[in-house]
Amino acid sequence: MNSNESIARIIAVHKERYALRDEEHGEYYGKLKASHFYHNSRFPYPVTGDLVKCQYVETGDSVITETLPRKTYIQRFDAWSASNAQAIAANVDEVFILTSANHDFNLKRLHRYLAVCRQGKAQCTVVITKADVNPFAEDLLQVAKADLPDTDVLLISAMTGQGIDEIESRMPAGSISVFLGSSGVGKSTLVNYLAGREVMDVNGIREDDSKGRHTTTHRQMIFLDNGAMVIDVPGMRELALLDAEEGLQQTFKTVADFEGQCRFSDCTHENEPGCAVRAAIERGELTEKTLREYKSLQTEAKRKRRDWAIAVSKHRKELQNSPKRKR
Ligand SMILES: Nc1nc2c(ncn2[C@@H]2O[C@H](COP(=O)(O)OP(=O)(O)OP(=O)(O)O)[C@@H](O)[C@H]2O)c(=O)[nH]1
Ligand SMILES: [Mg+2]
Ligand SMILES: [Zn+2]
Repeated sequence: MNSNESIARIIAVHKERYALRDEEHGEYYGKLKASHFYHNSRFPYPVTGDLVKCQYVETGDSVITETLPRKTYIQRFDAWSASNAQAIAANVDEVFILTSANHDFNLKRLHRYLAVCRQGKAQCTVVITKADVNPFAEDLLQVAKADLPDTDVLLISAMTGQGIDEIESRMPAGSISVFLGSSGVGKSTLVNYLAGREVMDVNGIREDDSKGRHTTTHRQMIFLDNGAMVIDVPGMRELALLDAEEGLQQTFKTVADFEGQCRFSDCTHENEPGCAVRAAIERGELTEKTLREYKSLQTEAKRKRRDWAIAVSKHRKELQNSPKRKR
């Protein structure tokens, strides 16, 4: 490595500029080295959580030369992006999927989040927030636990402190966590609680989270005193699946296990002979509703993956044909 070359963590992405941090230099800004990223696409564009190689520049933007291989990578389908994919975070050890103990609570939405995050190889915990606003919050916890037997579900309140030590115990020094969930569920409030100070803006006057106003506007990594890192993410209105088939199989494990026992590998579980899924429904071990949800999400994932592949190849061609940018 050159004397000014360092390995840095991407702590935020602002359009074409990246906020970085490393032990030696603290926090600084960088831009991508065009010849390494734009034309031959040797390296994926960095996202929050990535480790990158970087030539440190004291007096201006440093130069990012390489994205290092990722441990985990969470992305969703995004029709607005040229490649149809939007990165949520990289190298995340633990995803906390937040939902509040009010009308935001929705099992179907949780299934989506779990499928997307598990596809990206991250460990997931579901967190029901704002326990203090709902006297029946404990019932929601039981509903979620029954629905998600393979997932840890916590009930917390940033108002009373309930359950927060459980969250902290899942965020050891050196680990990276991310908080995901709809706008207003209390992601930034929880970050502030853990940090013990106001690192993120929260919407202090909003009483109900149905308004869809987004307080957090970009992904930001925060460093906690114990050495853990957490990424706060703007609330997401919808989480479209992208290449999520494996994540779905893990999330709908019961269906997937029976599916593996069907006589035909391309069984649609409608009326084929030897269908283990239908047999399980008849025995009452699986509901028709769960099967429908699983099938519809699998169809969505397949369709989006196809759209994504088309968009990526179109985008590559456009890049190859575009005049070289000097940087
Ligand atoms: N009663 C109660 N209110 C909470 C709790 N946690 C957060 N809130 C309130 O919920 C509102 C939204 O909180 P935020 O932390 O801004 O939510 P967010 O998930 O970061 O929202 P976006 O940044 O828009 O995605 C604020 O008014 C908080 O004070 C809680 O545990 N109990
Ligand atoms: Mg926020
Ligand atoms: Zn079948």
